[in-house]
Amino acid sequence: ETKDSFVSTIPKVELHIHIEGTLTPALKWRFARRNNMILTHPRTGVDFTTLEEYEESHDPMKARKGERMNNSEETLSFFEAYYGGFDVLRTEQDYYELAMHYYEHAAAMNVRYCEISFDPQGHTRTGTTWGTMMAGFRKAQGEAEKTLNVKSAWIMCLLRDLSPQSAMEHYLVALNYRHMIIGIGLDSNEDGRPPMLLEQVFARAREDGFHLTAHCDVGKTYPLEHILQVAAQIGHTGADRIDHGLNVTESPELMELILRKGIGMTICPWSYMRHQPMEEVYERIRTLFDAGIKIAIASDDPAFMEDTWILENLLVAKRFCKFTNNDVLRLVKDAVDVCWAPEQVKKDIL
Ligand code: ES4
Ligand code: ZN
Repeated sequence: ETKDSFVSTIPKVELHIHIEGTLTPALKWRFARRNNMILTHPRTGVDFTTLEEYEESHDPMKARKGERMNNSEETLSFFEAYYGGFDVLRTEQDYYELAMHYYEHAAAMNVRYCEISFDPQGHTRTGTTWGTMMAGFRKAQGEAEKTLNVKSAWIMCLLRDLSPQSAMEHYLVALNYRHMIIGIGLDSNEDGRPPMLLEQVFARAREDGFHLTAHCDVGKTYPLEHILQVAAQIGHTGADRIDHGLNVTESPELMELILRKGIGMTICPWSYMRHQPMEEVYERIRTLFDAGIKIAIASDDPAFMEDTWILENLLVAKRFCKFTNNDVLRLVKDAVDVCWAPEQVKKDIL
């Protein structure tokens, strides 16, 4: 599976990656030490004394499979593990190293352009300022473009489980970073949180010229109404892209709408395999592809999914959807099509 030189060498764009989802236990351990912090288990309050111990708690899947943590109270949910990690990010240098760590992986996989999501509300609530966070990201972004040949832009994601007021407050600060931020996204826990709850911000962002995207159906199946809101309603007329949303295959009408509007879908196979039968996942990806919908294969949260990056996601999609090299080429072209880079940048990718 790793010896597929076509998939390895083809130039790529990555449109769905959470920078916080690249925070590996080893990185967290390094930042924690540097910031004189002791890492403790969020449930039990017990201090971690070794990196190995910490690694085991970090990956909820790994923990569940392991015998020691099996079904125990100590097993963290994805969101507990994910947001728990934000704490160790304190300085501009931390944000810079976090982003460089991703850019280096991206360069090694021949990613030439990426749109990287970040969750500012998760950082301001741990006491980090926008200035610290964005200075680190900015420095890494410039360096990646210059020395690694990876261009990029940022997607500011709103946490849908926080208030519309918090979303608007953060949006207004994001306006100071328009030179970096290309789009507004929506992520975090979808339980009881339809996208239209944040319509005021999406409408404003659309008027201000940002691109829009939103997560649907992560981890479980939510009402198709959420996808309809993303495709047709948020930001007045609907978003440019949908992140995930695999259960759209249950509605021919919605699929038709997405196809007709040219809405791109970012699809991250490794994110679904833990929640859904494999065959169902690949059948659905194939259905979208065969319908002509533009899908961009991406990685979501590599550090929380057994270290699977865009390359591994493309490889597993190719294998189980039985994509040919030509199909993979179409996947990459479609991803370029639905990315938000300037036309000249798009032209130079393939
Ligand atoms: C996320 Cl809903 C969701 N799924 C995966 N990763 C995430 N990061 C923030 N929200
Ligand atoms: Zn995501």
